[in-house]
Parts: sequence; structure tokens; C-alpha cells
Amino acid sequence: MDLDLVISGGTVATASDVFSCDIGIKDGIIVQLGHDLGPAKETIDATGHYVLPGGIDSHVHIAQPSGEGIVMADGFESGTRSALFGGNTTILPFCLQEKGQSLREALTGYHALAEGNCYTDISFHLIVSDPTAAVLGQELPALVADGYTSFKVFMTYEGLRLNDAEILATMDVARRTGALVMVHCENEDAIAYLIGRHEAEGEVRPRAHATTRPVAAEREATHRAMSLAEIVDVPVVIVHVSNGAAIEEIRRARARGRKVVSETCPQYLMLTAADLEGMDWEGAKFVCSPPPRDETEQEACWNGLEEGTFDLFSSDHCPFRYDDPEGKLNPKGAANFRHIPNGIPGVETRLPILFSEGVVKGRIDLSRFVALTATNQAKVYGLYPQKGTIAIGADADIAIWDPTAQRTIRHAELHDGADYSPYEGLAVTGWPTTVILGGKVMIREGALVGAKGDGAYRSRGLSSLIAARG
Ligand code: DUC
Ligand code: ZN
Ligand code: ZN
Ligand code: ZN
Repeated sequence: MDLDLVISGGTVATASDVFSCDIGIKDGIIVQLGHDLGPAKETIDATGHYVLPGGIDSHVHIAQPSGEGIVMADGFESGTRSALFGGNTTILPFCLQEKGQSLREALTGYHALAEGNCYTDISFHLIVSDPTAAVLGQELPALVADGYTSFKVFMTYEGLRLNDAEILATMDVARRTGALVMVHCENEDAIAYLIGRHEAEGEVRPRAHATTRPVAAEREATHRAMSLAEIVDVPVVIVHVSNGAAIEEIRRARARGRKVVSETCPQYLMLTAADLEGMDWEGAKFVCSPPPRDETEQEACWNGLEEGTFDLFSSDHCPFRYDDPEGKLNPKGAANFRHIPNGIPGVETRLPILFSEGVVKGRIDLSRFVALTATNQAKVYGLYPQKGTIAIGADADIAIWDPTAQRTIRHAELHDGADYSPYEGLAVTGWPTTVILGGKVMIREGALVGAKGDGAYRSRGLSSLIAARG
């Protein structure tokens, strides 16, 4: 049996081990690990390189309706292309249920947009915004059985947020089906109160986005989400944690024996509220929720990555163009921060930033990097062990990294549909140079050789990390 591909001479890292070995691939699957493999139709020499599981980014927004006249900067083609160039082989975008819509209807739309257009594998989380009896009683359980095994609820945003009763009822579907609930934790009433006060004082600049969404609003909602999950007795994922107080709440809940999965994102390590001050309206480029905080909170998030509180490091890629009437500077947004769409691009820069700032600077080791960016992502969201690791029988989804590459992040060299990067000018060490999806070379030495449509939709099983925690 000739192998299709051998990756030789590299340093392979998994979430537990770093070792020197060659990888043999056949029919899209890793079939051999060892030395002197072959013969093979093709061999890639990875000498001097790291060979890592392809990144999995479980928190990505693509083609999501975002309010009147606002258009997300990425569809599935540009979003997955950007993800691929950043060393990812699977992303999990959200399927937003709009009010009055069934989840199936919403899914039909996203699948139609994604079909034939993806450079990475994809799978969808659902966002439940209209938890009617029919949705919770029949539709959602049926979709969980069909492989849509995670759904997100929001505690903020008028028109999207669920009240506590609705959150409890939605969590109960997770209890009955084994699905996983993700929660966006910010207290909407507190934010609305602060927005009212800021507007009364005439403070409508982008920086008010941060001061109207303080740490206390996130901490309280984080505590409440975990309490509601405790009452229902289900695990819960706290997404995009931005600060030390919320981290403390998560640690306390776990000390009580609660199953909590937690995630942080590059913006909470690299940006601060001071970025929202910007020149003129430039601060709009950094408007995301929760907002970037300060250096103390950045350190708290690093600590949570280092000592193990965070399971997941995801991008929360949510791209809007800046200089665009359909983006950040829409006519209303250019006059009042409330109307600046929330979210920033970052699917391509997530891995290089954590590698450079975390691994190269000695804050986390290479195995922890792999765990946070691939293995735990697969375990939490039901893709493991098919994805998220380098093992015999796993999909041959692999990123080959040049750990010494020196790059300065320039949006002009990225591949998303936005018109800026919040990390413009950041110098990083290390970049994925060759990316392989299901045994097919998609990026070879920095050049795109794969085609849109090479990525496919993957249905998912139930979360194995949760099961493993008993
Ligand atoms: N929440 C997200 O998860 N992404 C972007 C905006 C938001 O509020
Ligand atoms: Zn060898
Ligand atoms: Zn959110
Ligand atoms: Zn998000």
C-alpha cells in the first residue's frame, strides 16, 4: 500500500507530547506514525518545523445578519480562506435564529451559503433567540440528534437576549439531550442603564462602548449563567471571558463541583479599552463585546491560560469593515457608539498571536498551545478524536509551522473580507506555512493550492470533555 503523503523530519506536538516523527497519510487519514515510512506518492520535508494538528476555531461569525443595513465582512469563502491561512482546518460558525424563524429555516440559509464555498471543514452552533415551545420541545432536540450538538444564548442585546426563565428552559433541552449550552454573559439591563446615563451626558464616542459594559456587568452575568446551569444541572460554556473577576467566578463554580468550560480570545490579551479612544472614530475598529479591558485584566487572562482555567482559545472572529456605510462607520454608528456593530476580525491571527506571545515568550508550552487551539476545541464540541490531534485514525488535518518566521501583522497580507486588522503592526514570531486538510495540501509554503469546496460540513457528536469530567 503506497501512502498518499508523508510528512517527514518535523517536530510533532499533541496536547500531551512533543516528539520527532514522520506522519503517513492515506485516503485523508493518518495511518502511520514512525520513521522511515513509505513509499509515498509525495513527501513533505518538515525539518526544522513544528507539525501540529490543524487549528480548530470554535467561535467564528460568518455571514450573520447584524441589523439594519449592516453586513458582515466575511462570507464562507473569505472567512474559511482567512482561517486556513491562519493555520486552521476546522471552524465552527454560528447559525443565528432570527425572531419568528425556525432553527431549520435558519440552518437551510447558512448551509446554502456554505455549500461548495469552504476552504476548511465547518460545523455550526445554533443561536437560540426565539425559544418557543415548538423550538424547545421538538425542533432543538431533533437538531441535536442530527449533529448540531451545541447552542448559544445571549444575556445581552435587545431582540437577542433571553430572560432567565428562557435560559432555564433552553438549558433544560441540553439536560435532556446532552447538548452543550454556550452563554454570552453580560447584564443587558445594567448596560442599558449605563448607556442612558452616557447619552444624557452627551458621551457617544466609541470609548463609551467600554464604560457602558463594565467588568461588573460581565461578572454578574457569568455568575448568574453558572447558577442557572447549576439549577438545571447541566454543564455550561462561558464564552469570551475578558477579566479576572469573571475568571474568579468560574474557579469558584468549579470548586463547587460545577462543570464549566471557559474560553478567552486574543482581544483580551492584546487590546485594552484605551484602543477605543483612537483618533476620531478609529476606536470603532476595536468595538467588541465584552470590550477590551486594561493591562491588569490582560494579565488575569494570561494567568487563566497558563494555570488551566481556560479550556479554549478562540478568535470570536466577527468581521465588519471599518470605512464602510455597511460596517463600523454606518451612518448611525458614525454618530453614536451604540450603533457601531459589535465584533472584530481575527480568525487568521489567533494562532500566530498565541504562538508568539504565549509559546515563544514562554508563558505556555507547545502542548498547552495545541490543547487550547485544537484538541480541547475538538473534545468540547464533539469532534474528537477524529479531529484535534495527530494520532492514527484521525483526519489528516495538519498545520506545518515555521517557528522562527518573523512577520508583522498587516491587514494587506491577510485574507479576510474586512479592511483592517485590530493587530496592525504587531510583530510576531512563528507562522503556519503549509496547511493540510484531510490529507490534501491546501496551502503550500504560503501559497494557496487548495480550492473552495475542499472543506466540508461535519456533523458532530456530544462533547467528550464533559463526559470525561464525569
Ligand atoms: N458576541 C460574540 O460572541 N461575538 C461578537 C459579538 C458578541 O456580542
Ligand atoms: Zn524520520
Ligand atoms: Zn457573544
Ligand atoms: Zn462571538
